[in-house]
Amino acid sequence: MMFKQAIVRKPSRSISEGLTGADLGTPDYQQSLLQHQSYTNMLTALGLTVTQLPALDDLADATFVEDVALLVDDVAVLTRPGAKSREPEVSFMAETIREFFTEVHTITHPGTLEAGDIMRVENKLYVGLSDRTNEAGVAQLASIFAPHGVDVIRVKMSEMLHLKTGVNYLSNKQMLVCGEFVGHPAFADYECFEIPEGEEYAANSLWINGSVIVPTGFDKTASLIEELGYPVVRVDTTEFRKIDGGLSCLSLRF
Ligand code: CIR
Repeated sequence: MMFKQAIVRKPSRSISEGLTGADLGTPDYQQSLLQHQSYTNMLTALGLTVTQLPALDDLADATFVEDVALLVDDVAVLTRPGAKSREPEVSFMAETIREFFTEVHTITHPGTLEAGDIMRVENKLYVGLSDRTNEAGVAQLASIFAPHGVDVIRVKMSEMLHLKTGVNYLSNKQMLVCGEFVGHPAFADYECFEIPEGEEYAANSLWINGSVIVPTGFDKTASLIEELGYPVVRVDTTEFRKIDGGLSCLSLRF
């Protein structure tokens, strides 16, 4: 699988009010803009054409575009975030998605789904049943993808914010795992590499066309990934981490 495009959205002026369970302080707006630009530049350097959407200054978490849409080949799904404050982000993303996709589905009440809970592995979608994603949302997703031969596999979870907070697919049947996903039966058929202790945030490293973006400052994880043969590049995400955002959350890739 190769990605050609990405969609990102500039951080909001209100980013310091983003939802968070982390105890790392509040993000600095100016710094978040710089880090976001570096992230965007890295996607470009890795060969993607990046559409950079304008900030939605009143929606603190809107830079985490991954959560509001799922793009799988020719099919797009607009999600319905479980976090109430994030619901309005969807309609803003809808316009952009319709420019690129003709088949666009939506998740509707009573379903909730945030695509940070969805990890694609070839023609499978692993979906975490988290506080943000419920069974009704996953059932809708499964019926959307059934005609496309894409399987939806539920993953029980209880600790992390999103599925991809703790597990991310690289390629060649290799995954990065930490916390509640270490030894999780859903991933028994894969080669799972446990993130070194203290570096759990780097479980959300991002495979892009053979290379892997690792957050700056997580050198043990970077070495582990390099030893597997993937070229590693680094992007600083300290400001996004303060509101539970990682590398994958910051873009939609297709
Ligand atoms: C939230 O709690 O919704 C945001 N502060 C962070 C979202 C991170 N998104 C992701 O992991 N896909």
